Amino acid sequence: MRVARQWAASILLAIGACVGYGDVVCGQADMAVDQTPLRIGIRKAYANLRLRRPIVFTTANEDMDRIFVASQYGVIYQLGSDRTIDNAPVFMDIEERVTYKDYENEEGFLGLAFHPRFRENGYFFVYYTTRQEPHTSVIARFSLKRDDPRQGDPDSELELLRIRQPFWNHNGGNLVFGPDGYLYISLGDGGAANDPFGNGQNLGTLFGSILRIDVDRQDPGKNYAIPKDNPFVGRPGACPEIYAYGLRNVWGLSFDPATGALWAADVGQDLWEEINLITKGGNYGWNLREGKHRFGRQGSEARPDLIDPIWEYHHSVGKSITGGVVYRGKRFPELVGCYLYADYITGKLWALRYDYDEKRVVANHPLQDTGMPIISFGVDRQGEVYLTDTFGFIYELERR
Ligand SMILES: [Ca+2]
Ligand SMILES: [Ca+2]
Repeated sequence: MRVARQWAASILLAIGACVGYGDVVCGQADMAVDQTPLRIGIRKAYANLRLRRPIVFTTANEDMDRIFVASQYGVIYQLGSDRTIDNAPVFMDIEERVTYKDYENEEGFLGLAFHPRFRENGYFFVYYTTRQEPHTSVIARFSLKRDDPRQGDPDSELELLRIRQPFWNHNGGNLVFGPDGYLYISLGDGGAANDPFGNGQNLGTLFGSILRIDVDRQDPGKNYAIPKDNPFVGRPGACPEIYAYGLRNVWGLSFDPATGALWAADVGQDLWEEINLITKGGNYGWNLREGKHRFGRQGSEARPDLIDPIWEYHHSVGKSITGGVVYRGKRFPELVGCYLYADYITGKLWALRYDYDEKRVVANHPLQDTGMPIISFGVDRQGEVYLTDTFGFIYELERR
């Protein structure tokens, strides 16, 4: 969904790229990286359930044991423990205010995150493209129905941010709460190709960045507050919401619950897909660099102030990264501490291990070649990992 092409056409292009780069199997020259395949793949978690573009899989801090799955069309479903269901109860339906079109398939309902104190306040946050104006992203808070805590209330919307996008693609759209209780939001560079307005390197626009906002307080004129220690607070001309920048289109933003590290996959344009560890105030290079490489004639060689990804892969391997999560579950001890990610175009799946002391990737294990157009990863309350695809299925991991 993050490349401006139809699925079938992308496969053909991917095959073409493979022919041209047949001898390049990986972007990394470091032979110390363990690339032993692991016999782990995916299977349908709900064999009879098919949803329209399930794009978020998440849970809430609450007493009920349920999983929330959001459709890109604007419906949030709630799933219980019954794996045999063939349809899912609706938690909240705002489809009539969400724009989604297959020919502009990076818009729609893209993000959902439950407040860390959802148990007390019933708040949850969504990111969607509104039907009210063209190419316009809305980040809003909703609450539960007063008379029914099993239902979100469509009439409870409180808008936090409204962002007019120059183009339909590269909207980012991930919402996650950090261990600090702040809401983190991924925003793409605005779209088109090459970042034509230079948004990635411009701190004066929200595009091309990860935002951090405080949803528990309100600054004058806003329905949220700026955390006082945000890195660009007080810098003239800079948007104080920005936490990190120089990003093209982060798809897959997640905190490792064990270390607190913030992981972000950034979708590449011409040649390289990347995985980044996000630090406060960091500049991740776009559009001066793509992966660990100079991008374009105006681009830059490596520079201390442009943070390269910890991992990249070439378009001969895959063409659109779907970022995942650090595995902290129980069923697969060999994956504990590994960052799971996939490629949307080729369906490849990997487990990457990073050594925080040595500050380098020590393993990138190929898992199953799923062949599926994986669009997102999620975690259940036990820490087990799920994937979703554009065919409408939810997958879990299995040994093969
Ligand atoms: Ca856009
Ligand atoms: Ca980068």
